[in-house]
Amino acid sequence: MSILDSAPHESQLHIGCSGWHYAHWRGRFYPDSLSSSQWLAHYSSVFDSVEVNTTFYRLPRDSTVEHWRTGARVARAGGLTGIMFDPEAYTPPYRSFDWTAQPQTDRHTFADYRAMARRRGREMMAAVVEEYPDITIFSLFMLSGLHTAADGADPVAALAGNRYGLLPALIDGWLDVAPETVTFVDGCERAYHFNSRVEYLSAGNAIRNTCQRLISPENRAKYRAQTQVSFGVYLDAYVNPPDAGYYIDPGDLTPAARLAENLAYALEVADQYVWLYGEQASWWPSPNSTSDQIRWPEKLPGIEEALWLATDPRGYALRLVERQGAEATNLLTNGDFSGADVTPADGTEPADWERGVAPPPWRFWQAGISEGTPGWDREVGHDAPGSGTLVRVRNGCLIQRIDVQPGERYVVSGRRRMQGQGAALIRVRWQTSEGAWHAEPLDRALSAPAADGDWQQLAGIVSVPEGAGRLIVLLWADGQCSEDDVMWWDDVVVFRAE
Ligand SMILES: [Ca+2]
Repeated sequence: MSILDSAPHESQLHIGCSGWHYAHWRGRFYPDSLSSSQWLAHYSSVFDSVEVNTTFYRLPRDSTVEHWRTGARVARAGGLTGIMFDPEAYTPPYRSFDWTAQPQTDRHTFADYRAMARRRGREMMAAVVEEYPDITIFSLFMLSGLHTAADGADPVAALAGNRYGLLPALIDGWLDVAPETVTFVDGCERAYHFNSRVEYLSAGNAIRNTCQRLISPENRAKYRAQTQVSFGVYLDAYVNPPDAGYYIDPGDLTPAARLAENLAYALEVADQYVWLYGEQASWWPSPNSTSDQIRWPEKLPGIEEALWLATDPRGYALRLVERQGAEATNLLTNGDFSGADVTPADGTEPADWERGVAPPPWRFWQAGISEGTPGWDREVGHDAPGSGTLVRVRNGCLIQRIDVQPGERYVVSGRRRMQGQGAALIRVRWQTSEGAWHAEPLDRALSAPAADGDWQQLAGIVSVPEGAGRLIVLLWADGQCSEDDVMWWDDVVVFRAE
């Protein structure tokens, strides 16, 4: 787990176990000297999340309210962000939230049950916020599983026969009493099946917009303000056979590369959290010797790289540049702006393109309002003298393109130095093989924190979308207003990520 142990993930991955009070952990995880009352404190010094099992096998009774109170108290005492709640029913008839499966449907209408569920929701949340007023309630799903009901003409009526039809009323009750300091997370467990950007986008839109029709009008503004979008990713679906219930088709990619793609989409659309679940392998050695000892990196080769790539693409790209950059073939020409082996089209010497001409084969474009100048600086360079320059460019760029195939992945990296005003970034755009702009929502912008006078590295990984035949690299300048605003570019590389 060298990658997960390293710094970039510490703030991004929350790691925990399905409980902390296990006798067989004594002597292994808990020092023998520690009393069991000190275990939670020890646990929370190592992990930052934990599963607390509170029974929810029927509509909550008083004991369930007290379980929630205990969960909130434990979360706060342990320094945890909050509670993870799984609304799924795990005991027969698996219908806790289904009105038609309730015992008193002959005496109480759906509306009656909804009113009761809302009251129970209020009681649960009141107990929770008494213990932990700024808690995060992370539900593996909230309204995300009910998007089809929310789409209809009469959303509430559609809930009457739904397996989770009473859940929105419970959530309504939460919203009735939760102060604005409470954060709700809809974990969108049905994302286990998602395998395209559009599925994540459309589910995110359903949670943020459509699904609010399932709760009372007076709670909708609060729901929008306090509910985050999150997605579940089921690792087993990436190793299962194609006829399994949960199966993600990797297409032209390896399963790990497909996972990296889907994680990137999930992180793009989610507000803060994306959660991983897997049953067929483990991340750490288990103290239970009878359990399967296979680790995820063996079960799904490349999974660590996939997590790294999705959660910190710049860091991952920088590492690849460092590791492969020296041997890899730069697919750009004159990326180091040395000029030595590049002769301009008209046969003149490189000195002629010091100002007013982009160093070949780089080309220059700027917007109509922009009156900037591209050029070549023979003295200044990052690794070796020679760099491309942009001066007084309000909005423009140096451009070069390479031929690519859909599904390929490329590392893109470049160095830039700044003087005066302006903002710099590398944009990566797509064209068809015929040269038409393509898949603009998948344009990428690679940036780095601004720093005057120092060389900085911009880097990222891009995947060629369906239908694209050209990758266009644009070394972009914005907001340069005077002759003193100068940007230097050097050591720009594009190579295949293997
Ligand atoms: Ca150079």
